[in-house]
Amino acid sequence: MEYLEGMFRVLCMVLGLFGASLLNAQTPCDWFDHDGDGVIGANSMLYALGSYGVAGGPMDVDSSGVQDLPDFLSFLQYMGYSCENVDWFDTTTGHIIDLAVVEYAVHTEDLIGLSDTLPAGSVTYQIFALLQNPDDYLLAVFGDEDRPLVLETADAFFGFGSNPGETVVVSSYQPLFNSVFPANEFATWFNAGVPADPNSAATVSWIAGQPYWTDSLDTGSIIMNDSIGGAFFSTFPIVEPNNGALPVGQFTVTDPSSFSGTINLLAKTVMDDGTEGIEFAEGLSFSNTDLTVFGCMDEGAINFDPDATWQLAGDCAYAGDFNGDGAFTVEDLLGMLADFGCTACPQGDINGDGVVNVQDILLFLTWL
Ligand SMILES: [Ca+2]
Ligand SMILES: [Ca+2]
Ligand SMILES: [Ca+2]
Ligand SMILES: [Ca+2]
Repeated sequence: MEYLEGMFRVLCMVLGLFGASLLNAQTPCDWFDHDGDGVIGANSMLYALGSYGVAGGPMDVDSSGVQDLPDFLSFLQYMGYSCENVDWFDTTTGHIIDLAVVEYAVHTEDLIGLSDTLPAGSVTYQIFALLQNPDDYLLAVFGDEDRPLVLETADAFFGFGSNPGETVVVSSYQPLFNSVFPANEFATWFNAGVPADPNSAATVSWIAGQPYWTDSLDTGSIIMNDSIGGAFFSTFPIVEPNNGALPVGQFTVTDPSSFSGTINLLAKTVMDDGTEGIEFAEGLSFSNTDLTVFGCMDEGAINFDPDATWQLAGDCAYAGDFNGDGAFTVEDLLGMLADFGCTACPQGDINGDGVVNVQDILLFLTWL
């Protein structure tokens, strides 16, 4: 009997190990390279989007029975990857520091828009994700019933939607209209890490389980809290070092007496050993009662800003360091010479006597 029990235990262990190794054998490409050509490419993205919200969908990585937000967020991490040596990314912590709400523009007069007039008294806010490493970047801003995305304001979000002159994501923003319709520049949109640069090749898209997640009955709320979930996400993000803040979205509210909410983020991060990782930040809350002012907080800099509450890379400028690299080189000397004789050039005025002259050049030469 004891012998049988022992055999049984061994058998269970073997089966357990076998099961575990089966699970581990499922690589990202087993799930996401649906056509088996060794690349998770644009056609895989179309496939993932086409199966979104489908019960029994082919990319139900978390085995919830439906292809939903958690599966899509898994997919997004591997978009554009070749299948050689790709394994599940490890998770970092502390790379996503917080959200920052910046007051971008206060509107003191009505502005004409393509479809609506932006009323005086409105305020445009921009929300940023504060990141720890300059090589971290944002993949998605998301929400579902477990992790609701909620943005609420007292009256309405201006210019958010799918009608002419409205935007949902920054990639729909058309700066060409700004000269004729000045309100166009202040539409509400999600950046999901991609700046509002018309020359950028990076795009922002969105996906949602329920087609009317922008509740047309309530212009004062943007909510993603259904069981399928939804996301604003960057496809083929342009990865270049950032200054510590990446744009989450721009929100113009017609009544700034309240603007607050909760946001969830997915970032691609750099692990301590230099390899790639990911990080989720869920339930990050924000409010326009707690504003951030970006600027130089170093009193020793020539552009010290006493109002600044958060300092980003490159925010401070120092006398003599013209290219802002923190060192004094021949390149900076060229800047000194170009400012020679100038009476309003603090960057070249090293001794602070109001003019860039021979004394400043001599001082500078001692630093080379
Ligand atoms: Ca493929
Ligand atoms: Ca699922
Ligand atoms: Ca320099
Ligand atoms: Ca001087």
